[in-house]
Amino acid sequence: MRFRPDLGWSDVTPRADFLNRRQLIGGAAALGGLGLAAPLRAEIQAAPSRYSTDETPNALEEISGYCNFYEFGTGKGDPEKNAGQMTTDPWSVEIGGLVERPGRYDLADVMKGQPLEERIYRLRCVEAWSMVVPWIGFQLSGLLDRIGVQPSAKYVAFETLYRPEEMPGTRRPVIPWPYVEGLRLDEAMNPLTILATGLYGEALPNPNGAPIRLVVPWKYGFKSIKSIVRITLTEEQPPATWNIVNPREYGFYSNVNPEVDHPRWSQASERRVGGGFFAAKIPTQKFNGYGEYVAGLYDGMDLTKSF
Ligand SMILES: Nc1nc2c(c(=O)[nH]1)N[C@H]1C(S)=C(S)[C@@H](COP(=O)(O)O)O[C@H]1N2
Ligand SMILES: [Mo]
Repeated sequence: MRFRPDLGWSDVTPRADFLNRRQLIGGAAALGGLGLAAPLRAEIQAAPSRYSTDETPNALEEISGYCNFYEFGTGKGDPEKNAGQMTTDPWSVEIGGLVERPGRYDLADVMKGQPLEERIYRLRCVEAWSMVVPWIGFQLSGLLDRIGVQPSAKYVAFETLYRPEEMPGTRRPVIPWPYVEGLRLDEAMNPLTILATGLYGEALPNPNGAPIRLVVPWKYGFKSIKSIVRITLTEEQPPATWNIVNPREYGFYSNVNPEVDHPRWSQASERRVGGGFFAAKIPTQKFNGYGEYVAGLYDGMDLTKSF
């Protein structure tokens, strides 16, 4: 499939048709790629979701070719060039801290019993570009419920794989390694928050954070941490990479907010990747357009201070 900037898939494929085809493809390809057992195959018949946008998804070439994944370099094309070196099978996630059933869970076990859905979400990078991405994944809340969250837990901490021999970008201290992120527990439990394991009905490509990454669509993209190897429930607010690097520019919350500019640029509008050089910028929406589901999480907070 070659990317044609003048043609979106919706121009050439009726939506229902497209979804059906992808559900079929997803059943075979995604799970083949992940090497998962037969009982799991039924579950990637990923249903469309009421949380999905009907905006035109970006082409796969754009989604995997224009990336931030500093472990593989700081250029937008570096992850596509270099992330193929990352071994994603076998993969396990260490789940611990304030949980009932801590342990090292292999990927199939992390996914076990979690209903996979397609979620077509806007993704708004703090750098003022955006995309629309048809993720396949499951709600983080489902996993946390299964692992059992202790009553004293207030936050969820995440950590990315750190393997310098496979991640050329980590051989220099561009940012502190490993990449870490965190959410408040109620943000983590929100139905919009997913762990993605697929894209366009197939296994997640390495540049996008294979085999499992967080997607929090109402926050700037850097909160959506890739290639997760550790999830820890904590009582204290956990460290978050960009917040450590520059707390004045990157808050812990980092909710998309056109009313709070980055110190070095406006956040009022954004460039949709693939729109072409002359495309008009589109207005950025508060909470990236997901306010009806998440604004209540921040009742009583001053979002210009807790940014
Ligand atoms: N481990 C890790 N996760 C990461 C990043 C990174 O450099 N390392 N970049 C973040 C940023 S800035 C963005 S915008 C999104 C991009 O996700 P995508 O490439 O799948 O669109 O990933 C986020 N997750
Ligand atoms: Mo980003």
